[in-house]
Amino acid sequence: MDIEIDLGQLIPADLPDGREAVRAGRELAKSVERSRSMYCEEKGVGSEREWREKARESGISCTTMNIGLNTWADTRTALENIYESCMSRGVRPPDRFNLIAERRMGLPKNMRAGAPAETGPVLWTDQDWWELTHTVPIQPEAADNMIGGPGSVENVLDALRVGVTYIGVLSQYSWRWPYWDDEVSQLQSVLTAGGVLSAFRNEGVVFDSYLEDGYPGVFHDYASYIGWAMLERYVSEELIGAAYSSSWGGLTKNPVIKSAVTLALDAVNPGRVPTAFLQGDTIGNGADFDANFGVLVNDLLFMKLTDMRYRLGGAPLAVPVTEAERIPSWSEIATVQTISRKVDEYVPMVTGAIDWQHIEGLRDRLVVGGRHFFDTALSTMTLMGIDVRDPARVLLVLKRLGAAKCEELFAPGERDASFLRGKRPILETDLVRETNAKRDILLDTIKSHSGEDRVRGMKVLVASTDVHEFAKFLLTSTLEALQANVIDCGINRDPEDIVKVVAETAPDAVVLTTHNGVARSFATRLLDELRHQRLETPVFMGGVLNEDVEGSEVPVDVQADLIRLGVYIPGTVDELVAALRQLHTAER
Ligand code: B12
Repeated sequence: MDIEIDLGQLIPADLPDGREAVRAGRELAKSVERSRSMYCEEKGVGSEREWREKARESGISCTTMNIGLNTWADTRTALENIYESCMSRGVRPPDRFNLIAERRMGLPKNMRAGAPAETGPVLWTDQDWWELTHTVPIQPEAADNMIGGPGSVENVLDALRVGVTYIGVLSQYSWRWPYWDDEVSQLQSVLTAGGVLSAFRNEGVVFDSYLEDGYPGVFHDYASYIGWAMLERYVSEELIGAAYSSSWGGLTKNPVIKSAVTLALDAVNPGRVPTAFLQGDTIGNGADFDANFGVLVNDLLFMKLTDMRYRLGGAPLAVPVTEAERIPSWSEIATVQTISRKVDEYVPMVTGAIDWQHIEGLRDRLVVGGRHFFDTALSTMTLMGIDVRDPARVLLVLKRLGAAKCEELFAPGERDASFLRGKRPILETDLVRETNAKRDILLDTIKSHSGEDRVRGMKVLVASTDVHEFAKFLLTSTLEALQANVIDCGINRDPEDIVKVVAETAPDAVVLTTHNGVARSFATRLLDELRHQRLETPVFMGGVLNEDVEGSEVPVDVQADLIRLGVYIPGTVDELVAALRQLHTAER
């Protein structure tokens, strides 16, 4: 194969051996005294995995919910309310929840209080941790921001002590945390946390990964998802020694494709570790909450059909209808939980009418493609002298290559320059296809206006404050198509990073996309920094413009505050282009 990058150069000469970090984790594990959660007590099992395997064998349908309100106290009350609501309605409560903690949880404990707050709770005390597993008999997963960041070791120890047995999220090792740039120590923390998990493999402890949180979330081909899951499983099970589960599903709308990918992931899971959860569709939802109930039911039905027919033990997750706007309140979660249990009743009526042969055919193609991705990745690394038995080397090479290059180099499709990654996908991913289509419609609309060339040559800096990058892609590719001079400042940027680039490149405008519930505090800090440096560059913002405030369990809209601060909020990309044009015309 003809590869122009020397993968060896992606590894610093002094990178410590990852096996040492894993060994350190196994040592640490000796001091951990695990306890049993309320849920495991109730079910009479030692771990969630043990129950999930039993449930799978007996045909019991399990469910998951995501939860993470403003504070732990709000989240705890929400758990109590959801549990009570289920009991009073005669609905079996969810089996498990993913704690959607905020990003500060990924930092080492001593840095959390000083870091910027986003949406979601932080577990500050031992008591908070204890309550995680001992408030209601619903089993928690220590999910977002627990493993992946530089605070992974502290989190894994706390989680195991209180009786959590599925802990994630391996794919988040590719994230950058605010004000943290030491990739090597971050990676070591992840591997040591993995080492701790490996010590409890025989006791049912599992290393979970929600694939879309990492590179698969921006892959163009579902076959690459399968290959990536194989790579993560190889690192987790063979190199670290921890049982691995690949959860997935949020960025896929087509239920038939979703079933095929779910089955392909099962086919590359030889130990049949029950998948922590099958995530509900998060992209089919729009601003009309009533319409989103349609999305919910179709998605749930297919996830459950697949889960039950093939005895996957996957615990599907119902997504509240407010998904596109903000994180949900407890009653919105309880509502979709009730609907999810109702859908269970329809599974046996529908299953016989589904064309499973067609779905299995898609599955088989994905598995072949996934194996190609996996084999090519490992053989290319070996060819370039990288020790593929060292988990640190494997993970760092993949991270530094980036999602696009990983796919360009390892994906299975035939060469075809008309596709962005240079290959025709085996099965194109839904969110990429939809975003490309959105961009084409946008360009048609903009080009039909007169004076569309008025942003030509305009220097525009574009950045995302967090991991969300589809809107950034939409912004950069639209502006580039209109021949603006785009400075792509990347994702996960801190205000200071952006101001530094503004000072160096003197753009005509800064365009930010933000989603994590930090719009006001981020803008305040950015504008302060700009002022401090006597820079008067206009700032445009869009995305999810809300923020957590005391007294509200969900984030509140802060658009009026942004306008007061002097930020422009055009609403749509179309309106942004019009505003930039005006600015450019005024400047000339
Ligand atoms: C995809 C997605 C993810 C993916 C991102 C994959 C990737 N690499 O990009 C993954 C799974 C990784 C993810 C992670 C998280 N996510 Co998310 N995610 C979404 C989701 C489902 C879709 C966003 C998207 O890409 N849409 C497609 C793009 C093209 O559209 P868009 O972003 O909506 O932008 C449109 C407009 O807003 C506008 N626009 C956007 N930016 C700008 C800028 C300007 C200037 C203008 C004019 C217009 C504009 O143009 C676009 C076209 O219409 C939304 C829910 C939803 N359905 O919208 C949640 C959502 C944004 N995520 C959310 C959260 C909380 C998170 C996490 C923080 C969760 C956590 N605690 O870990 C993490 C992020 C952690 C981190 N490190 O930053 C919340 C935000 C909640 C809030 N603020 O109230 C949402 C709303 C889900 C929810 N309801 O809880 N997420």
